Amino acid sequence: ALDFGIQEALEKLGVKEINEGTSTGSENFASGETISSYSPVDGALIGTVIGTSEADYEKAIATAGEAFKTWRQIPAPQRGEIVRQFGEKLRELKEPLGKLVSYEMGKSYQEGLGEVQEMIDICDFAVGLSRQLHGLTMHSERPLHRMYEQYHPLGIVGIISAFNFPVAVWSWNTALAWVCGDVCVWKPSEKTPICGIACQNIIAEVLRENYLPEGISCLINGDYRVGEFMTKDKRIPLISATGSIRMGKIVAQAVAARLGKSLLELGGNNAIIVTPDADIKMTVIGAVFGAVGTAGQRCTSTRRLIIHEKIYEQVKEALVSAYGQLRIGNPLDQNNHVGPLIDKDAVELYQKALEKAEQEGGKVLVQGGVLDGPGYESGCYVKPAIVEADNSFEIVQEETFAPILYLLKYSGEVTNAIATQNNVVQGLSSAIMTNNLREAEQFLSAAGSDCGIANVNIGTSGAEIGGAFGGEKETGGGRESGSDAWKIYMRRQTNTINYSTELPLAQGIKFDL
Ligand code: UN1
Repeated sequence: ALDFGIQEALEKLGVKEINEGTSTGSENFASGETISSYSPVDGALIGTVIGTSEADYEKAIATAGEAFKTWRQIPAPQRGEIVRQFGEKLRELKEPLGKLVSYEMGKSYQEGLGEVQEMIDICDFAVGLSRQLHGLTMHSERPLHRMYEQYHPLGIVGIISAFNFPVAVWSWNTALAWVCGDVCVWKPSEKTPICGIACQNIIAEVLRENYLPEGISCLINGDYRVGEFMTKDKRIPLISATGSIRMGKIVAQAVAARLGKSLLELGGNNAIIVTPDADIKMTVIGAVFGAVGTAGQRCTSTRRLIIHEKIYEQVKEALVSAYGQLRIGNPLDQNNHVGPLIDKDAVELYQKALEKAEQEGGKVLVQGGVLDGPGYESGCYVKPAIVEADNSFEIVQEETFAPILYLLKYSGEVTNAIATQNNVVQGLSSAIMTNNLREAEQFLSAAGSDCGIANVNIGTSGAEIGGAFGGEKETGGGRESGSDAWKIYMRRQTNTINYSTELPLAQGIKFDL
C-alpha cells in the first residue's frame, strides 16, 4: 500500500526488498542479524537489511585500511573532485532521497528535502575546503631553520549516527573526512537502515565511476553491539557519534580507554529567551517551528521558552492559537505540518514525560495525546503539547525527543533568563528574541549563553552547515560541519627544518662533544 511515489523512489535509490547491510562500496555482504524497517508514516515494511556480523566487520575494516593507503596519496583537490561528483548525484536524487527520509524517519517531505540540501551544501563546502587544508608557518628561534605545520589524514573514521537526521549527519562527517584523506565506516541508526543503504549506493556509484578501490566508504548495520566493534577498535583513530547523552557516555569511555579521539554530538535542551523587546510574530513562528518541526525530534528542537512576565500572557495566547492551526498527519502530504514520532517506544516516552510534567506541578496549556483512526494506523502520531512548568522540574531538565514545549516565566533583567537557560546539563543550542542591543550582546557575551550555538532573532534549530555545529557540557563538546571542524579529521604535524651547517639546540642548550 505504498503511495506518494515511495516505490519509485526506492527503485531510483537501488533499494531492494532484502539488502546486504555490510558494504565496502560495490561489494556487499551480510551474515548478521536481520533488521526490518517499518515506516512510522503508515506502519508498512519498507525493506529488510541483513546486519553486520563480527566476521563481516573484520572484512570491512581490513578493506578500509587497505583503501586508506591509496586514498591518502591522492591529492586533496582530487579527493574534492570525488566529493563534487557525489554532490552532483545528490542533486539528481534529491527528491527520491528526501522522500525516503520522510517515509522512513517521519519528518515532513519539505524537511526531508532540506536534509538532502544540507548534504549538497556540505559537499560544496568540502570541495572548496579541499584546497584550504591550511597549516601555519612559524619563525624558528634558530638561524637558518624553518618551522611549519601540516595536516595529514588520520585513517579510518567511524561514524555512528542517529535516526533523526538519517542522511545529513553522515555526510557532514564523510564529506570533510574524505577531502581530508580519511576513509569512513558508517553505522546508521538501526531505526533508519534503509536510508543508509540508499546513501551507500549513491557514493558507491561515484567511487566505481572513478575506478577507486573498495573501502573508501563502508557501511555496517546493527544495534549498539555493532557500534561496539568500532568503539573498541584501535584501528579507528576517530569515532564520531551522534545520539543520546547516555549513548555518548558509553562511547566516550570505550574510545578513551584506548586513547582514541571522539567527536560527540549529544542531547540538547534548547531554550528561546523572549524579552519584552521581542518581535512577537517572529517569536511565535520561530518557537512553533523549533518545537514541532521534525515532531520535536531534532537535537536542536526548542524545548523551553523563557518568557518575560510583561509579555508572558500575550506570547502564551499567540502560541496556543498557533498550535490550534497545526495539521498532524502523513508527512508526505504537504498540507500537514507535523508527522509521526519514530516508533511506539518514542510515543511511550512522550506520554510518560507529559504525565511526569503534570505530577511535578506543570499546567497543561495545549493538551497532548496519541492519535488514532484513519491515517494514524501506525500508532506513532501524537499531538504537540505545551506545558507551563518550572526549570527545576526533573522532566524539564531532560531531553524528551517529542513535541513538548515548556513555558517558563522570568522577571527582572535578562541575566535572570540567561541563568535559567544555562541551568541544565545540556549545552547545544540557544536563542534570544529581542530588539534590544544590550540584551542581545549580554546573551552573546562570555557571561551569556553557555551553548555551542547562540542565535539572535532566530529559533534554536535549522543551523546552516557553514558554522561549526555542536555543543558544550553533556552535549559532548564535538563540532561538525563548517568553520574549522575539519581539523579533527586530520593529525597535525609540526616540522622543523635545518638548512644550516650547524646543529644549534633549542632553548640555547649547549652540548659540546
Ligand atoms: C540534529 O538534530 O542532529 O540545526 C541535527 C539543525 C539541523 C541539524 C540538526 N541543521 O536543526
